[in-house]
Amino acid sequence: MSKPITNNAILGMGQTGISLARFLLRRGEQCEGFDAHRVKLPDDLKIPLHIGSFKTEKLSHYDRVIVSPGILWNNPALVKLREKQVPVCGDLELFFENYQGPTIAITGTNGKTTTTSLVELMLETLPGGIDAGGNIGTPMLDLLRDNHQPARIVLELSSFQLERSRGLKPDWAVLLNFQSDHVDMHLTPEEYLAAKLRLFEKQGEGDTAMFPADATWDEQVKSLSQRGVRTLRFGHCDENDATSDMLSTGIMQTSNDPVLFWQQNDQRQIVSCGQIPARGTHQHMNMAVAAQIAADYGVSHNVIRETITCFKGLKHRLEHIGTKAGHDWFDDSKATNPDATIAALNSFKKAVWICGGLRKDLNLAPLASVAHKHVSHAFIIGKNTLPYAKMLEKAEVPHTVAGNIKRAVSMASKLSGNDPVLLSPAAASQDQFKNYAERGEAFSNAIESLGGGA
Ligand code: UMA
Repeated sequence: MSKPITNNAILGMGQTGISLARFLLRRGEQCEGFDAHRVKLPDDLKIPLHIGSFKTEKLSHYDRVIVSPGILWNNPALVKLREKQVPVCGDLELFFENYQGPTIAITGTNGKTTTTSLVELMLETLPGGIDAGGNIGTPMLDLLRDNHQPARIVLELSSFQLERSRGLKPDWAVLLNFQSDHVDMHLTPEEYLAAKLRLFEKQGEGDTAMFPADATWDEQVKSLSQRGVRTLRFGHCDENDATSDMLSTGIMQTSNDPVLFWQQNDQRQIVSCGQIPARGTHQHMNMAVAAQIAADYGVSHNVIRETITCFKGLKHRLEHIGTKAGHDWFDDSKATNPDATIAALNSFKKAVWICGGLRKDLNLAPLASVAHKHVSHAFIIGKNTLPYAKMLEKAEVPHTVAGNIKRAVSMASKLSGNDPVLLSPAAASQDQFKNYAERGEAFSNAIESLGGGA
């Protein structure tokens, strides 16, 4: 029998670490916090705090080491601890040890937060409602406060949360998309894929797994079906396309408008995409996935339809800021990789595009043909503008190096014509901002400070 865990080391005392400490103390376990930086704990949280780099020798004295998602799983101290068979995990592991109710889990490179929010909106109409947590912002163990056992939970899961947990077994799990060139700084492409697929590893009879329709996932789907997992696919199709039958949900091109569809009560439910206020096929696809989840959990099709036709999208995700200086302005600051930006550009006939920032190692080449088709002029921001300028040159798109967002907005406002202006950087923000939200706010403030009315 394994030894009972009484003394835990918590690595990283941000949101996850604080939530973990409170959870463990409530259960009567001891814990100590570790952080590389001089952090301040909330006044009511009285635990020993160790500041500095993580040392295997010191950490190996604890029964269990629980690691925040932002800390490299391949940190040398953590690798050594695992070699020494010290239990090392993340908060997701503790979540599944302590919650046995219905759990919906959502992962993917893009669209996780929007899909999770939509599921929450739709399922909160059910008796007992739903609680949402994980990468979306509320640490998942906070959902189990005061021995509360929620009626059902939806979790947004990042690959960092997935890679450090073994025991997860969601009832309903979806992989929205997977872009291997968006390998986060922590992970190799192989580790990134393995982390995402961990979501389905323990699923069995009675559980549901949903994957995109493309053939990449066929083997995975086959092996899950063989284990008794109900497998569903989603994607784009044409009304006359025979393969549309294999899709439970998605976007269908008809002779008129495209429609969003899902399966409910043995019928195909549809909403015309023209009725959906949120912009962009990628957002409509997130809605389709959420609709299928809601239908499976018994939400009425009227509620699903109403949510889809009222939801305007989340902040910094193709958000319409307003009309100023003769242009409509759109904030898509959350688009930190080329795939997210391609989806945004495709939702405009022509747009003025503000791009650039911290590129990491992203491959910008796929942006060129989309930019060629949809961009009338581009303004580049960020500390290293060269890779974006090279891509735009190749795409034969007129462009100007603006350097910062204020200048980009001012220059864009003076362009003739009335093409909408889209901030969709295809880059992280940390070269000039704290995060994507701060970049989006700076964009709105710059628009606000432009002279002239709407
Ligand atoms: N720290 C170290 N050593 C390190 C790195 C960090 O000691 O090498 C310390 C920092 O000093 C800090 C603490 O760890 O005190 C921060 O921990 P963390 O980075 O894991 O952040 P949390 O505050 O715990 O927030 C995390 C998620 N952050 C990350 O995955 C980076 C939040 O996702 C999530 O909402 C929260 O848990 C609750 O579940 C944010 C995010 O940016 C939104 N996620 C990434 C994304 O969406 O792209 C994956």
